[in-house]
Amino acid sequence: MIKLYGVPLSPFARKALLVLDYKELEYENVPTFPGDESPEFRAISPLGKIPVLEHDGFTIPDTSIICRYLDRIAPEKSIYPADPQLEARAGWLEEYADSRLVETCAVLFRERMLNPKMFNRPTDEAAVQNILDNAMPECVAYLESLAPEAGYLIGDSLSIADIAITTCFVQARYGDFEVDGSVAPKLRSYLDRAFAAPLVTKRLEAERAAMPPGLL
Ligand SMILES: N[C@@H](CCC(=O)N[C@@H](CS)C(=O)NCC(=O)O)C(=O)O
Repeated sequence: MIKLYGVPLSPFARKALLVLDYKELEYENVPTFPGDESPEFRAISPLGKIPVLEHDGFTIPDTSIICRYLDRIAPEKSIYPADPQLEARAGWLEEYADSRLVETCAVLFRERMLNPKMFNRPTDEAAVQNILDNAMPECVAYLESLAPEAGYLIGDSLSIADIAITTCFVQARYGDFEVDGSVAPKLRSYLDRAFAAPLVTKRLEAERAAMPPGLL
């Protein structure tokens, strides 16, 4: 039995959920909020972060580790390229997504969605503008330089790089940000393809169903 502790709106939980969906594994998503202080959760998440995976009583935190573990127990449709250099490049893009890109997208998500729509707090417009003027254009330019005309980011099948980058841009979309196709045409069309893929559309439907009505 597989359980994923986390809320599907988290970019990291979504990354693991997309891998579970892609591999067609049966699982239960146990709603758990970031920073959950319960002793039960802290026992399986020493940093208090979501998500955490449980598999037949074995638990492990951190999506990069979780996704590698899932690939080992369900190696069909591997999300890690066999070629060492392609695997390294996919791993790098996962790391880039999990650090610089997610931090950038998270500000838009927090300020334009979470704060006004969930917490009844005003948007910090200066923080949003700073992201739109600085961090986001840098991320977009970097990813435009790597985006393929067709197909996937790395190699010829879906990899952890596609999943990690896409989950960040879902976050950015919730923060009312779309990549401008006149600035970054390859990245925009790559993301349009990624968002239209059944894997992603089904996940976003599940996300909507798990959230209070009207939020998404
Ligand atoms: N490196 C971790 C990062 C997970 C992470 O930062 N999760 C956020 C939610 S999106 C969290 O739980 N934050 C709570 C905290 O930092 O206390 C992973 O890949 O799973």
